[in-house]
Amino acid sequence: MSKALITGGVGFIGSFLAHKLVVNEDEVVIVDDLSMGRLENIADIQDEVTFYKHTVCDEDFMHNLLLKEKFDYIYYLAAVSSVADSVVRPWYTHLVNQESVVNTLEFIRANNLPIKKFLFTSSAAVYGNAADFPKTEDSHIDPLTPYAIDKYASERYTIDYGRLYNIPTVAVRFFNVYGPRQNPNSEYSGVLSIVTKCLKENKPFTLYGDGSQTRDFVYVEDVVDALIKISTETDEPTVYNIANGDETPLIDVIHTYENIAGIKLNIIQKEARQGDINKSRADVSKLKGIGFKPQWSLHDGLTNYWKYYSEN
Ligand code: UD2
Repeated sequence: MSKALITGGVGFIGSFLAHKLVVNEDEVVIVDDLSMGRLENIADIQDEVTFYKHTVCDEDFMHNLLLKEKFDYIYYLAAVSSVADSVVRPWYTHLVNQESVVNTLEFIRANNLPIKKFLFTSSAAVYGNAADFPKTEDSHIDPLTPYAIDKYASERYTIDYGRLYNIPTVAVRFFNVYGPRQNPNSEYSGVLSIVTKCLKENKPFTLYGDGSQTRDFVYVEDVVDALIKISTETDEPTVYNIANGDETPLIDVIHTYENIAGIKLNIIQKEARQGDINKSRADVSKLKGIGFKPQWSLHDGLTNYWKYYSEN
């Protein structure tokens, strides 16, 4: 049995990870300020995890917790998770998405804390509009926003703390993660969470652009399996793309989802968002190289997502 800290553990991806670790009989501690996460995401496991409503920016709190708990695994998912939000709040984003991460790494180093792995969650946003396609972990980096800059810097710090100080670290770059419990209530929410809400509540959906923009959508259960595999089975400070390795035009995803739900979406088309990326697809050879293969096709993931909402 291991002891794990999940920052951002009541958020969308964090809460799935918490559930999986509880099933694996790990001891789970969550720190989350509830800015995007929701307690109801862990309602069914609340007696099995320890939850602190706290920001990761409070260094005294974090230091005390790290000293007291002596975690085996630290999954760093707490973040201002939206690119567009970071453009509106660059300084605050920086404090959460970079300074808190470096502060935690530095505390681990300075106190020689005996962790088994520190895993930082970066983003495909670091690739920006660089031309290489599909994106391998060695593709050009073109961070275009405070979000991307901070994610890239934190990812590099994570890897460098591994290389320079022998702390077991690893980083991942998420592509477009989707699935139940993704919070649809912000204009910056993931597109499929917004589509789900519009389908369910019969509300109009705003499509930015003509829908030909492609994304590499990856189901949250696959993401969590990849996180656990990467944290437990790698021993090199390096970075992994987490994606399906497929590219699908947004409008095709919407049509597939309409068929699954048996509902026609009321689509209102607007101009493409500023800075929106036209094409996104990951090369996932490196992830497959450690024996991981995504299990969820887009069709199966969307079917499960819709089933979850029909039942809840
Ligand atoms: C995703 C991640 C972001 C970052 C980035 C890396 C999410 C929520 N965001 O940004 O954190 O990692 O990938 O490249 O996963 N759209 C609509 N209508 C809406 C909302 C979105 O048409 O109501 C479009 C949007 O303009 C874009 C696509 O859907 O073309 C996907 O948007 P998104 O916000 O889900 O994700 P993305 O790829 O911008």
